Amino acid sequence: MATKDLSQYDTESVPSAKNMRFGIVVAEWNFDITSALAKGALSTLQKHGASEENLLVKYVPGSFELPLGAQYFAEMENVDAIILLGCVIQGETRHFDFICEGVTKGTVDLNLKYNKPFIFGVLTTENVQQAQDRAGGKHGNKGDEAAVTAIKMVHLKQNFSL
Ligand code: DLZ
Repeated sequence: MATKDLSQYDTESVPSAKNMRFGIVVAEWNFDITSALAKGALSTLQKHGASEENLLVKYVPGSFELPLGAQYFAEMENVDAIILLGCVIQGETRHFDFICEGVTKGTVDLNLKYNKPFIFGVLTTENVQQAQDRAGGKHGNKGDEAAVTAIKMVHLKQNFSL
């Protein structure tokens, strides 16, 4: 995957998502940013063959709630991977650190608990500009990157179980 432009990747290296089913959890905090991440993720999944009926989207209040929203997907829907989309912007207090720690640790734990890809599509930035730059701006869209990662991880798992 690209490190400078989140939307730049080798298209040929991405497997078909035709028969894959995805859950996408979107945080409502900084919604102008997270809705742009969701738009990127959805269009990238469709670009690689996922059908609209296999793309399930749910919303949670903030990034801190993303892991639980993702766990609901794992327990209540038949999905191959879950993408967590959020945007945490540094404020004046340590809240930023606690939210980032919670969502990061929560996501890692879910991957291992369910043996399923839970993709970390959370922007953690110092300011709004940095977030906009990574939500369809000059550094691409982290939603695109998260979608490609999800497809690749589902494919990887499918190859193991062949
Ligand atoms: C409270 C809070 C703050 C200050 N900042 C953000 C943020 O930048 N991004 C985000 O996604 N959520 C934020 N939240 C909300 C928390 O994620 C969470 O929803 C609340 O602490 C309630 O659990």
